[in-house]
Amino acid sequence: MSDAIVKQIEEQGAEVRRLKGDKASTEDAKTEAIQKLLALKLAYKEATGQDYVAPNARQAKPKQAPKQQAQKPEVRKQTLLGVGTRKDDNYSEWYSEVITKAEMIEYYDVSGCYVLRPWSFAVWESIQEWFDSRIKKLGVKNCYFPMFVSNAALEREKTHIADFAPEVAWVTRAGNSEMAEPVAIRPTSETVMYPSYKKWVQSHRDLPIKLNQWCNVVRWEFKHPTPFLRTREFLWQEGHTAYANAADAEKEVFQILDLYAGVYNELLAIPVVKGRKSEKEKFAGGDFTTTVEAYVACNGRGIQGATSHHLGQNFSKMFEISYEDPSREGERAYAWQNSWGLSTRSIGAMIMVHGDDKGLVLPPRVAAVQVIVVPVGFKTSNKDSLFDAVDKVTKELVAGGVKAEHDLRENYNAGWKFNHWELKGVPIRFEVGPNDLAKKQVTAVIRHNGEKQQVSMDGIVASVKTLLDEIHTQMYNKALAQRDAHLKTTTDIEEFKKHLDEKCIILSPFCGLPECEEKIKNASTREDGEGAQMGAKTLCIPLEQPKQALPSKCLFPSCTEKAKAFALFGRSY
Ligand code: 86X
Repeated sequence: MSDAIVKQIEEQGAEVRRLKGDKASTEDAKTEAIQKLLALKLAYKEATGQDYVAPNARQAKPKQAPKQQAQKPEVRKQTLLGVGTRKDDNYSEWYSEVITKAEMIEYYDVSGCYVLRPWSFAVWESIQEWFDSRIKKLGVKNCYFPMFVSNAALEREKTHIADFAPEVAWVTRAGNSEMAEPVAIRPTSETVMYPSYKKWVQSHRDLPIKLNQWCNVVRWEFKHPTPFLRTREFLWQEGHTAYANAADAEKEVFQILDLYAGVYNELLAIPVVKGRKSEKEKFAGGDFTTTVEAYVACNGRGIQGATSHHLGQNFSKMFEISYEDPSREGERAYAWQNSWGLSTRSIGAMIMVHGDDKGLVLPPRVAAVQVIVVPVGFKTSNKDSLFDAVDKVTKELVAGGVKAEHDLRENYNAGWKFNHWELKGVPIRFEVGPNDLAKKQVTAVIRHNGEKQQVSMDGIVASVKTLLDEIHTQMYNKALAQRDAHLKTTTDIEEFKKHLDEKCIILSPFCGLPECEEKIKNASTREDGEGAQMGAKTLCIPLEQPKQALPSKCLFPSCTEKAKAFALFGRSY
């Protein structure tokens, strides 16, 4: 994989040099070529965890990394247990190690596709349960549409298909025979669902329609894939609703956005900023896009958590989802539509935000196992009574609704088990030894901060539930403090660039124009060999604006438009 990227980098590098030497080439063409080169270098970094260094620069400049690595005890990497790479040293290698060693992901022989093992799928099930029960309270019903799209249906959405066409995967053959009419695999289901919506809407009494499906989608991207964060097939929910009037539809956009914020805050313990996408970043098929944006400290990038779109009447006009307008005889009224989606990318954000040098750190509300109970010192004392106590406390926790398990394996020692369950990110470890038994207590060790405390066997279910909630809040607050330490406000483009290079996200006054956003992106692109960096884009225009007064000038120095709002900028996924 990285060999292929190297080849592309070299070709693109030659193209950049050619354009730079060509007096006839425009600034735009040069910038575009440089952006492309940077994207490739970034893909290289993601794949290898290292900056791309041109062959002729390699001997000249000895890299720092090996020096650092030499200080690290290499033995750790050799042992099967534990993460051999520190998150701060190389987050991309750290990530790969964590997701495989914690048994979240199994690699697969189709590029960009991964096995979701029970340990990660359980997180998805917790998200499903939480979100599903809440959309049902809003009157949304689940359904299932086919995964295949006919060419005819796909082409109904003429306006954006051109942008997305390169990513659409097609089934062109059955067995050995070419199909007369190849079918596409859904990249999203607007074109799959809306022909049915047209049939179902005859009168205003057929509205609203509020449907959701939990399914897979396929987008055959060529950027370097990353488990959860960028995969060719992923799981998501997609909600598609249609209303008779705009106000009802618009209200729902924000109700769903609040639920998305809830998934991040209440389940994944990740703070998010709710906002609108800029003109440049919104879904072009809709009227406006809202989003929840999270922050990943280890690489300073923003990450879009989920989106809720108001589609206006764009799709209803394309797909003729309409009824005879009761107020204007003979005229058709078109439905007002929304669509909204949250995917398994959220699990990637969770791993990136909370994971540490010991491995995964699971927020308690999505952990498949919340408490792991481990007997200690059973080689030297009465094993049976110890094992009985472990079993009893585990059963009591399970009966009380806590996801608890014990680890009674005798072929592993306690130290091995501690490492194992820490790597897997279980929020609480209960150690039960002869001493604890005598005092009718257990020793609890908290995964995210390593703290130890004694917990009495009396009322243990209630104590654990309180503890799990405390852990959730502490994890959230830690992530919030980390985010806020990297959230800057500036009106000055030079300061903006400095903050960006210090892994910050930045609030700045912005005029909202796509051309200006493009200029800010270009101005903040770095191509100085040392760590090529993509430019910043707007993550969103926060719904809740900073308290301070909005300056009248837009961030970009030569922009003559008035600032419309503070926008949140950052490098992003
Ligand atoms: C945009 C819009 C929307 C429902 C969501 O964001 C949430 C759930 N859909 C999705 N989008 C595309 O329309 C699209 C279309 C094709 Cl053909 C494609 F290959 C990729 C796409 N990616 C995003």
